Amino acid sequence: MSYTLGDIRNVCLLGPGDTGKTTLTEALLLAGGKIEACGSVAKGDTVSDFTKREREAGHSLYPSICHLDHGGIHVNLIDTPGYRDFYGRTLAVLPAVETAAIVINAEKGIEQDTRRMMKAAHDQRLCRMIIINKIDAEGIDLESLVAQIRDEFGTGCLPLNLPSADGSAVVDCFFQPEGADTLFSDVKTGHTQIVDQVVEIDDELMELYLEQGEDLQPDQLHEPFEQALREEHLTPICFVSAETGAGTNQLLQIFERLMPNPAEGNPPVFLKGEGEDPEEVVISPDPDAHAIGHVFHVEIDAFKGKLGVFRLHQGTVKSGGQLFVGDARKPIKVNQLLKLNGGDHAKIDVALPGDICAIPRVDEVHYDAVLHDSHDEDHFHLKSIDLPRPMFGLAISPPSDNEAQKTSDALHTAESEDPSLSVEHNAALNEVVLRGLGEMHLRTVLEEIKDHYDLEVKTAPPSIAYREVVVVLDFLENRSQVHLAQAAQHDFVKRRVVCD
Ligand SMILES: Nc1nc2c(ncn2[C@@H]2O[C@H](COP(=O)(O)OP(=O)(O)OP(=O)(O)O)[C@@H](O)[C@H]2O)c(=O)[nH]1
Ligand SMILES: [Mg+2]
Repeated sequence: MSYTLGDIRNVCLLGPGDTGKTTLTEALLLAGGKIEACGSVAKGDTVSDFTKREREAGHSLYPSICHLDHGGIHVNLIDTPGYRDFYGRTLAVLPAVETAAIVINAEKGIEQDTRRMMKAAHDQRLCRMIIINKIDAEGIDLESLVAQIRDEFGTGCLPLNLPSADGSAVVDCFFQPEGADTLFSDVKTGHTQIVDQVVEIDDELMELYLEQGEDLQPDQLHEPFEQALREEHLTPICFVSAETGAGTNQLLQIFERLMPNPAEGNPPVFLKGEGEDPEEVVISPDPDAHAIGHVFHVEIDAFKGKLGVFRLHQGTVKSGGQLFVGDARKPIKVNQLLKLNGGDHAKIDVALPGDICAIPRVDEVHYDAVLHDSHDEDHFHLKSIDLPRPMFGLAISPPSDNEAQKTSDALHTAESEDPSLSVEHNAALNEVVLRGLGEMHLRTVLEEIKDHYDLEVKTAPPSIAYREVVVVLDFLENRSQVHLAQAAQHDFVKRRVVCD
């Protein structure tokens, strides 16, 4: 399908592990006609968990970029891992989308990581929506979950649809002011609540609606609806069962008619220059302007090598063209442009501003690289996002002396591809320490190194460096210090051992 900027919707699914993001991606791809049958996480045949490691693990380890065309729109849907060890990879996708859909498991309700994801999306100024999944589960109380969501995240969180009376389907509240019986509340109340919330953003509409009692149609509400999303005045809540497919068609309709296109969201902030005071630059999804893309994810493909997955924020990129990576003087050739759907790749000729694509076989590409087609944008970079710091470390040594260089190359390549991985060399101990977000994170990275380089590195707990520093302190002068020192049976402190 050919599409224009206004048809693109970039949505990422965020949320704790097991909320059903991968299963929901599958259900949406089915509802959008991209696949003919749903795979399952248990069977290891979903589109988005396509790597051997994910299929073995039974959960997502990497962000997965999928897409579908539905009702005239092109949805780039990014499934992200929910486990904390992979939060760096998950948060790295935020600058690529306008909409963060935070998925809540109806059985578990709001979890600690739901809050973390709501905050991360807020910090990135994304339009947020909440998807309550697993509405088919037994013994759940959806009415009180909605009350808790509104209590915790504000009264601007309002359902756009409601579960049907028997819980097996989902009933729209926004597009139709009246509809079938619902499990709690009713369509009319749901409709009024949403319209009331949206018109608050626009004085003229408010007057039409409240003082003249005019019925407002969804199309009249489009602009204020987008503004309400951008300003976090409204956070829509939607219900689905990824397992049964209930609510997935309604969700696609919501993406189509209500969620922002690339010109309607809050754009990410780009900065020009380094140091203390870089200048903020305004970029726009103008197809004729210089091209500016941001690499938010790097994949290694057995046949296509390194794939730099990027969001094009401005300008147009053509297959066969040239791009600069960061402030490199020499351009790289765009031999191919790809659209990804999990592990499937389709070639395209042109990437439009706002779209998400990948370029294969480019060694220079790394996470956070800015791709551009003019030296005017040499020193542009994306304002840093708040990523978790890699704290968990393992000392790494090569399997044999003659594989030392290969090990070093593999570690540094892994570091350039993963936003929350660092390689440190402790010269005093002559030790290389790989740091990540947890044991599972580092294990996954080492397995990737084994797969890609046929290299089984040795690991050990990092050594602790002790340093003894003599610190001569002044004699204690005032009475309270003397008193304190006497209590500790010292009249002055001679030395202190500092360990780091
Ligand atoms: N009953 C029910 N189970 C579901 C539903 N959606 C997903 N599941 C199950 O929940 C489990 C987790 O689903 P996933 O799709 O892997 O969850 P995830 O959010 O992608 O998990 P991570 O990749 O770890 O972040 C699987 O066993 C799914 O079959 C649903 O709507 N109803
Ligand atoms: Mg998953």
